[in-house]
Amino acid sequence: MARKTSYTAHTSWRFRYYMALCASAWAAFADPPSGYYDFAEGKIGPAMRQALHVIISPHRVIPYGLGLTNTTSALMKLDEDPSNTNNVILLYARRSEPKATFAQSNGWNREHLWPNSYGIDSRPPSYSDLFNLRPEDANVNSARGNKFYDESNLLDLNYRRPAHLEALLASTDTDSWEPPDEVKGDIARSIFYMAIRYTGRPTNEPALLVTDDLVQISGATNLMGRLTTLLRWHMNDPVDEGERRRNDLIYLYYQGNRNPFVDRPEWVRPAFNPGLLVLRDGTGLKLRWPAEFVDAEVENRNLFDTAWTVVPIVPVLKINVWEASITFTQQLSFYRLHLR
Ligand SMILES: [Ca+2]
Repeated sequence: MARKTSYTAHTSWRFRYYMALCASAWAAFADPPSGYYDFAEGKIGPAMRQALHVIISPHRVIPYGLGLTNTTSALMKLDEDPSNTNNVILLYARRSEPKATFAQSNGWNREHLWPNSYGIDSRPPSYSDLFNLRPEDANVNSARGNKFYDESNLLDLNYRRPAHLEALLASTDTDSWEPPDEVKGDIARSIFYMAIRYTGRPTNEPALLVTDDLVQISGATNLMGRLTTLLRWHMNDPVDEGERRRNDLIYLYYQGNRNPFVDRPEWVRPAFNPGLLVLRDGTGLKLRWPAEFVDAEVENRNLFDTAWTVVPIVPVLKINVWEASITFTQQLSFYRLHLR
C-alpha cells in the first residue's frame, strides 16, 4: 500500500516547503519515512495497537489557542478550500466558509471529533491534537454536542434529517450523530488514531477506547463509539488524496507524527477487530489470530449450508499471534474461529 516516495526523508525542510508552495500535486511529497511502521508489521490485536502507539508517540504539541502557530491557524491550512484559499471547508456542513469568520456566532469554530467531554477534558496534548480537530459551523457544532457516531435510528422520536439546517447531509437521533457519507471514513480513521495515540501512557494522558457498549459512553468514561459502525464507515469511504495531504501536512509542519490508518488502511481491521486473518501463503493459506485467544479452534466449511468442521491443525505461538499453515484445496472455502 506504500505510495511512491518522491523525496527522501533527509530532504531539507526549506526545500520541501518550497516544493509544497510550488507543486500543484503535492500529495506524494511526504510519505512515511522508510521503516516508520516496521515495528508494527505482522502484529495484530493489542500487540499491533501497542506498536502503533509507540511509533506515533510522542508528538510535537501545537498550542490550542496561543501563539502564531496554534490549532486555529493550523486548521486554516489543513482544511483550506482548494478552490478558494480565503476559506476553509466545514466538515459536516460541507460548506466553504471564510477563514475570517472564525469564532463569530454565525461563523466557524473547532470541532472535536472525539468529544472533549469523553476523556479529553480540555487537557493537552489530546485537546489540541490536530488529527481530532476540524473546522465546523458554530451552530452545527453545538447541535452535534457530544453525540457518538452511529447510523441514525429512524424509529427514534428525535430522529432528524437533516440534522441541522446548515448540515443537510447529516442526520441525528437522541444519542448519535451521522455525518455526510464523504467524510464518514475520514472521521472513523481519526477516531481510530485517537484510540491508538492515547492509551494512558504516560499516565497524565487519557486512555481512550472505542466501543460498541453504547450505554457506557458518558462524560464519566473515556469511551467513544460506535466501533462496528466506524469499522464499516472506514471500509465504505476509503482514504482519498485530501486525507493523505492532511496527514502529510500534520506530519511535516505541525506534529511530526502520522495517522497509521491513513497510511495503512488495511491495518484498521487487525488493530481493532482482528478475529481470524486468512492470508495467502504461496499455494496454501496462512491462518493467524490474536495470542489472547488461547484454546481457540479453526473451523471450516466449503459450502454455505454444510456443517462446520474443525480444521486439524496445530498452531504455533509466535509472540503475539497464533499461526498455522494449511493446504488450500477448495475454490470456495469459509474459515471461522471458534472461541472456547
Ligand atoms: Ca472521505
